[in-house]
Amino acid sequence: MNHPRVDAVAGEAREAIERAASSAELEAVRVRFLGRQGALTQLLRSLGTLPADERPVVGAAANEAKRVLEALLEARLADAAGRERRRQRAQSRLDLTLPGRRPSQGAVHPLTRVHDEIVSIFVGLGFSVAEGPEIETDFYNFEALNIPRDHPARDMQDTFYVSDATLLRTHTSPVQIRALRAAKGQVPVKTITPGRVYRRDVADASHSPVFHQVEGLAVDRHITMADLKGTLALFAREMFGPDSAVRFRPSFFPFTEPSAEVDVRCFMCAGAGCRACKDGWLEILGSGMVHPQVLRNGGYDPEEVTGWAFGMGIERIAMLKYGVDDLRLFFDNDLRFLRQFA
Ligand code: 2NL
Repeated sequence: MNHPRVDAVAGEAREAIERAASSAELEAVRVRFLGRQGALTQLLRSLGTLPADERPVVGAAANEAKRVLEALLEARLADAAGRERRRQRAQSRLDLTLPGRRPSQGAVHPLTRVHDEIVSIFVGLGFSVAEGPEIETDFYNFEALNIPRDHPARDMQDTFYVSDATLLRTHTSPVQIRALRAAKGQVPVKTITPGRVYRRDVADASHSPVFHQVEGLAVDRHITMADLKGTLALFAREMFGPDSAVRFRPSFFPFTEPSAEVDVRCFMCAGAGCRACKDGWLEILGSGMVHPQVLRNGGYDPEEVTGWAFGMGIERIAMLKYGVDDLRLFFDNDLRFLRQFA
């Protein structure tokens, strides 16, 4: 069915569609003729103003024209969109045949590796792992450990104080005291306490205001320094190789009596003496028999039980094991350093 007014608008629309060169232009044509204010839409809307006998003819013609134009627009739009996609793909110079970028391989941080290794050795010996707060009370960090009131470690110069009676723990020993008190006099107690500790030091090759420690503690009815030495000898063999041996040197800590510093035979020169060790031995940790007063502070009777303890710096062990000569390398996170542990 045809009608001159409809044919005029439809012809104009058809021409505009043919001329449109892009999807944007096609959309503009759609709005111009079929949009809410579009010419054909207006025509359909004005049917009511026509004489009654013309309405059905014009109405049918206009609706037919609308369907045809919509179909035409849709087809041309699909063509244009396809053309545009192809042009964009050609211009973007994206080479889909290139191999992908290989994601860089991460590595476990050397301190984490040494930490995990130490923990797993002692867990294998039946120790359980305990953690505790990094902000501690003066009581747990110093008093309970028999560290005298006038000891230099308690000085503001050496310890980060949060308030008069609270501080950043300077070792993980307070966690051991907490573990003892939690065990309520039961034996045996065998715990290790790994964790971050703080001391007021300026960073250099061998000092850092934050570093990491693992402490071990064993309390039982009658354990001896021989058990301590056997345990540490086994630890040294696991950590530094099957030919490792340990040596005890007398020392002093307020929380152990007697106390010993422990060396491992140098694994670089097999004890002959070299630049790394000088006399064939490398110091790895401090240890001793738990002081009777410290046992009492932990809720144990020193007449009934004995105990030994040790403490080691994770950084120190990692430096020895991997031949690192500057502590700061562990904290700088320079990828050239870290990638060597991949
Ligand atoms: C070192 C020395 C040490 C301990 C830590 C300890 C804990 C309790 C009781 C007695 Cl609850 N002792 N810990 C004992 C001896 C030495 O650390 O040079 N660490 C880096």
